[in-house]
Amino acid sequence: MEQELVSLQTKAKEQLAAIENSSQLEEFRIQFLGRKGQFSTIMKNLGRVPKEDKPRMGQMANGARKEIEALYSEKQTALASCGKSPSQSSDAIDLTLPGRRPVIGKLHPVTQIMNEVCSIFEGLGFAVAEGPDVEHDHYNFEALNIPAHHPARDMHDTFYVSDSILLRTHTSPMQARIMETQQPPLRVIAPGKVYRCDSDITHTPMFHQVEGFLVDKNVSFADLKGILTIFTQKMFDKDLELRFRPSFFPFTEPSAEVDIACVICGGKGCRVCKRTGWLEILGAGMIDPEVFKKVGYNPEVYSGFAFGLGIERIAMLKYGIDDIRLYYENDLRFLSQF
Ligand code: 2NM
Repeated sequence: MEQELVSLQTKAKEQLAAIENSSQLEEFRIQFLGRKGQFSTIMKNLGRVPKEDKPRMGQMANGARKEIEALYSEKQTALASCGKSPSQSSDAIDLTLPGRRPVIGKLHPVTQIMNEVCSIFEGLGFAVAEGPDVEHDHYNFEALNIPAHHPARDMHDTFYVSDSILLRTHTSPMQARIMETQQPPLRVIAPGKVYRCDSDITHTPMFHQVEGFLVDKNVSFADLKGILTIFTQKMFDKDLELRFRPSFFPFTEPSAEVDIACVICGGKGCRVCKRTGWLEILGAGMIDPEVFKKVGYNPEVYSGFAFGLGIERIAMLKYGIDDIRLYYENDLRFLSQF
């Protein structure tokens, strides 16, 4: 009996040392420590031992079983934590699998173009000023020479919060605020969100604008042309031809809409430029003397130019996108291309 116990203990230790995965370990448990295992059998056989030897043999058998149980649970912990190779153990970490790439976020294309436009104008000496999206009627319209009953105030275009508070329809209210509080010379751009009650493939109710202005003595239309030429060259990375078409804005006189030679077909005529060879990219003009009078500048002393451009429109032209709504559907397959 004593011999049997010693050899069982040795055999158990040897087998346990050779175990490499949890299913082998479970087999071991059943074979040695289970209800019908070899240690249980030995315990049952204690009945056959002479009476005077029983206590000593009992103690020995218990001690041997305890030792094997301790080694068993040590092995169990070892297998669970360090993990053998996956072919050997199903619950181990497979170190041979390829790693998972972290998803790297990027800026929204509209934000990218916004940053690009701002840094081009900053390079030309313009300061950047941001203001409130919720504006007073005075700064959005009155100070910019847009009188009551002007079509731009139409309920169809403007989101009103109350009689005199609204969501700005352009970022030029910021420029009225600046001219009211600072004296020329001034060179400032105002980037930000603007809101108009309009929605189709080229309009969203919220979009982004950058408006800029420059006021000093002896500023002329030639200065405006120079600044805008440099801007379009840098923005579209080529020496593009510009075309100024006469237009009307309440806050500028004279006013112009500015086209660039189509970046898709180079001016030959295509679907994007509707066969005209030209793409409208911004509005501009010489600031109206009426605007200067409202902010307290002397129009006999100062002159200036201003311009406004839509960021989504530039992003559509730059990337040849024909539906503005794609920018706002948050489909990562679309957005991650930029
Ligand atoms: C445009 C077109 C023409 C403009 C005018 C001013 C201000 F406040 F200085 F008078 N800011 N922006 C302006 C002029 C905006 O957007 C198409």
